[in-house]
Formats: sequence, structure tokens, C-alpha cells
Amino acid sequence: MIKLYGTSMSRAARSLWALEEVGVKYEHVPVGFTGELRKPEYLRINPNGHMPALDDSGTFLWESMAINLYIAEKYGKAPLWPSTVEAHGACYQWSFWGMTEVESTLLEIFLNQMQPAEQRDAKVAQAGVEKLKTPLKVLDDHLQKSDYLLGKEFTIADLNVASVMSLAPLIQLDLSTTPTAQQWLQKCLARPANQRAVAMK
Ligand SMILES: N[C@@H](CCC(=O)N[C@@H](CS)C(=O)NCC(=O)O)C(=O)O
Repeated sequence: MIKLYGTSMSRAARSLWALEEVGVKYEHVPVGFTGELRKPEYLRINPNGHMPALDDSGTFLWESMAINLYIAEKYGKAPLWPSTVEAHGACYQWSFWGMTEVESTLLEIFLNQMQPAEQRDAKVAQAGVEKLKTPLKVLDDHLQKSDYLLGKEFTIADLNVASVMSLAPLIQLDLSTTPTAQQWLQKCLARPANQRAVAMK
């Protein structure tokens, strides 16, 4: 039995999306921000006390991108998990790129908009917007050459990067200067599997 831990109001949404894309049967355990993550029984599943975490019949995994690449490789078919080692390299590349070049900056902007007013720093948020211009141009330039990150079809690389970028509409990040990336993001987030994932608890 597959169990996915974490509310869809967190990075667990991306792993729910991956599970929905592959169509495998699983149980969703929507632990959230209310203390469950620090309980000994959850810390045995993810000692970091973070979500998401996956239990695949006794194989435990944490780190959302690792979980998603695992789900795609184990349960997905091409094109979601492509068939060549070279394409796998591209999936790793884009997934790590999303986490290291984009995600922390998006979160910084998000926090500086959502925190109580006295803790917000508009300058930090604005610096984040500026910092994102470089990776967003990389994404936009790349997508001008192909419909999806690896070519004509949607893969786990698109899912992972789009899941990172899903914060952009929430923080009202202006993507009008990177319209190809903007359209790609809308197309990815509109997929029925993602819509089912974000509608969960
Ligand atoms: N790099 C980790 C980050 C996990 C993470 O920080 N998750 C957040 C939710 S998005 C969390 O569990 N926050 C609650 C907490 O730390 O108590 C991943 O991608 O899985």
C-alpha cells in the first residue's frame, strides 16, 4: 500500500499531483501544520518533521522532488517518465534547478507578503522579484524551443518545475515578460491530475 503524508496546502501537493498522474492507488494522510509532524510516529517516517513523506509498502522516502522522481520512475510510463538515460538526466536537471534556483526565492517573496505586517520586508520581496528574472528568462528561452521542458510531451520535469512555480500566481508575480513560461505554467497547472491534487485536504 502506498501512503502519502502531507496536506495539499504544502509541497505535498506536488507528490499528490505525481500520484494522480500515474494513476496508482494510494492513501492520502493529510497531516498538516498542527503538530502532527513533530510526533514520534511521524518522525519515524520523516525525521526532519516535514511533509511530504511517502511510504511505499515499507519503503520510506522524504524530499518532495526525490519522491516525485521515484513515483515517476516506479509507476509512470513514458512520456511522464521518459525512456532514455539522457532524458532522465534532463528530468533531474530541471527538478534540481526548480528547487535550487527558483523555489527558495519564491518562498521568500511569499513569506514577505503573508507574514504579519510588522515582520514583512518589502525590500526583501522586491529583491526576490529581481533575482527571479534570470532563472525565469532561462525557462522562457528554453520553452520557446519546445512545448514542454523535454520536448513535445509533458514529463515529470514539467510537473516538478510547474509545482515550484505554482507559487507565482499566489504571490501575483508578474510573468508577462516571460509569456512562454507563463502559458506553459497555466497549461501544466490546468492538468486534471493537478486539479484533483489541489482540491484535496
Ligand atoms: N525540501 C523539502 C522541504 C519540506 C518542507 O519544508 N515542507 C514544509 C511544507 S511545504 C513543512 O513540512 N513545513 C512544516 C514544518 O516544517 O513544520 C521537500 O521538498 O520535501
